[in-house]
Amino acid sequence: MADKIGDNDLLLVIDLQNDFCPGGSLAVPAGEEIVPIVNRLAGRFAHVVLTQDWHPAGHSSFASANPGRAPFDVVTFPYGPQVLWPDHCVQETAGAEFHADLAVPHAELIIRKGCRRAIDSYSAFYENDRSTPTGLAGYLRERGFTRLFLVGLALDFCVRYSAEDGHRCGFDVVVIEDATRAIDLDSSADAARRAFAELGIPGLLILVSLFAAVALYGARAILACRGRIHSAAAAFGALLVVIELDAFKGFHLDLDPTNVYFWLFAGFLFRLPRLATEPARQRPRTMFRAATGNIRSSARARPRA
Ligand code: VGL
Ligand code: ZN
Repeated sequence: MADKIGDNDLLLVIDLQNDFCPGGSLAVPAGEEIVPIVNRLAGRFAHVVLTQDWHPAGHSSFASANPGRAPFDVVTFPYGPQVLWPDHCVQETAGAEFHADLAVPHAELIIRKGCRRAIDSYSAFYENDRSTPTGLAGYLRERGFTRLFLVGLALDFCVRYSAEDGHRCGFDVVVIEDATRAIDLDSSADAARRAFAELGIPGLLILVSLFAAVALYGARAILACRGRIHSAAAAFGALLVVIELDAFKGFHLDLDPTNVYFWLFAGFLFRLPRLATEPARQRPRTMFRAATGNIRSSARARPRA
């Protein structure tokens, strides 16, 4: 899991379209926030595929096509339960276009789904009848991709079912959770995370990992220049920062060994006793010197106090 992104890896960007962003007809809260994250991630991948929800006008999944029904009602279709949605991503409308800031010129394929009037399609692989394929699995296999990183909208519908189907089709699937946002109907976001956990699909939190790393190194700088009581306070503070970030925008602290920041935490806790008991002579007196201490002390070879 820690391997570098390579030629067998693919970034699958799910439905990053105007109608799923604020101002759109089926806006996912804060959906547009992931656009710059997805752009940066895409730069790391040689291979990117986009999906596009692409419904004919009057699609059967629209509440407007089901007299007497309202958006978000759940009804029974021949293939099972179906949520009814506001009209969205109608072919050739502005709402169906990709977000204007999405910049992935090297995407090699756009897969359109939900094109059949009678069947909705959340997954990038199979329509909601679970048997009509989009052809994506065949494309990915023929191209030799083995590991798929999923981002996009919405975590609890199209990302979730794409991840599950990708896993069932035999691909290694990773969901980069902080490059997704959820609609969250009746705790569907939690249900998605549970489904990922059951299938062993890692939900990476790249930004949280980054923040945790910053908190860790900040704490190290403080720990290196104060006494033990201060050290304990700083460590506690760093922990609070991470827990706070965890609550921030729905990031969740899932202390699971498949999560990068589990290992960051483990490393932090492992180092804590040593940091707290480091002898005073190794501690620069100020935060500034803590940050630059290594360079200075190696340059001047300061005598031990
Ligand atoms: C989606 C509901 C209806 C999605 C698409 O992209 O998550 N959700 N159509
Ligand atoms: Zn749709």
